[in-house]
Amino acid sequence: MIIDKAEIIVTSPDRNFVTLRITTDEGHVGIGDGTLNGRELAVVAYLKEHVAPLLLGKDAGRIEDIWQYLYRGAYWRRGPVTMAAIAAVDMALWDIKGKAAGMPVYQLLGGASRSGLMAYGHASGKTMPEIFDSVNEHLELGYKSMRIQSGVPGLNAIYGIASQSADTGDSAVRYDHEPARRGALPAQEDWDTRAYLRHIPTVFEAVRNEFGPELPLLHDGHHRMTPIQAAQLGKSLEPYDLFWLEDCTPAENQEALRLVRQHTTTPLAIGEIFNTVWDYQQIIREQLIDYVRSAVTHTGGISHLKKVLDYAAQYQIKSGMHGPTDVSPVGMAAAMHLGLSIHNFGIQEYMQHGAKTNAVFHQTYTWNDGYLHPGDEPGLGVTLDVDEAGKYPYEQAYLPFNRLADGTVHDW
Ligand code: EZ4
Ligand code: CO
Repeated sequence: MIIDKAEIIVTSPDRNFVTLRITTDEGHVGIGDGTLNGRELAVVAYLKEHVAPLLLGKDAGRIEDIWQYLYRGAYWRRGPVTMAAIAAVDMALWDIKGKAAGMPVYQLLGGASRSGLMAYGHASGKTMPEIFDSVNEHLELGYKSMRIQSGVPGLNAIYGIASQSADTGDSAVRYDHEPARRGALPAQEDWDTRAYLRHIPTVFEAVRNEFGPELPLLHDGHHRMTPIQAAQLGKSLEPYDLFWLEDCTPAENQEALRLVRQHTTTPLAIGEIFNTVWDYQQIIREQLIDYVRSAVTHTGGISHLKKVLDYAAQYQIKSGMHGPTDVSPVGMAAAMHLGLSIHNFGIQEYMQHGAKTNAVFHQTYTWNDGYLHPGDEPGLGVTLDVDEAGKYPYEQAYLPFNRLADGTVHDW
């Protein structure tokens, strides 16, 4: 199984995706996701110029050795670009190993620890009636748990609120709050943490009153709060029994979470922008979080995220893998194989991709009655239709950013 081709395919069906396709001399083909939203071409260059040439002639079966060679051999370690590129290689090699063995990847990881993966969706709205409509729509789509993001009075555009309802039935429209086509410059949004802290508890009170105590509810603070503000919010949300509060502080300062923990029993989820086990070292060891948010795509692939989650398991911390539409169907499939096999699975985020994306990436994973399953095709179970991908060339697109009322740039 000698690698004789490593190609990078960029396509933008509903948004940009970066895919690495590895071919062996025996004709096995594996694909991996290296999409880094808003900085896609940095990973493309890293893969094309610095990784693909190193892969040629290597034994595709030596996944761990190739991982260590790319990580340690670069000298410059960690970081989102490097770890997304290594993730793409790692996923493609697991895909090949599964195909060569005639087994789905989850079997190679130890087999299924459960029959399906509970997944949460994204309900959102500017106002309470819009939020209720969105929750109902997600219940109809089969979701058994969901994240709630709300508009804040006085703020025009903020994170996580879809700007159109999904009347067309296409998920690309439902989840257009971080779309692929924003033009050449990032959109500016507003922020005011005090207004947010006053408003959010009233939203969760209303949702609990309307939908009852059972529905697991999640919320994403998107790195906006200081530790004491996060403590305040966690405390004020305790009556509404959240499944988790996500990214309450910008957690590259890991010890900030100690203060939050001292004040609230609301479970915490962190890590969608983390890349390695080192970003989690203190918050796992001190049990400062409850869920690990990393995506396979942004954390060095299946091999590395499994190590992070095995470490987390020693502290009763579970997985809550990131699954926005900017993780491609290949990255989503990798998450599902890992989530099905590990013991400490918690929940999987699942924003469904749009019709164009689904026509480019043919999937065998399934969504039934609130549960995902990676399917039983050998490998990851996703194939890339290169002709279809070729119809959608790369388009420059940025994530939005935030300014406070006085013009200060704030965490987005
Ligand atoms: O903003 O994936 O929990 N989900 C999130 C996402 C992220 C995007 C960034 O590319 O916070 O919506
Ligand atoms: Co998030």
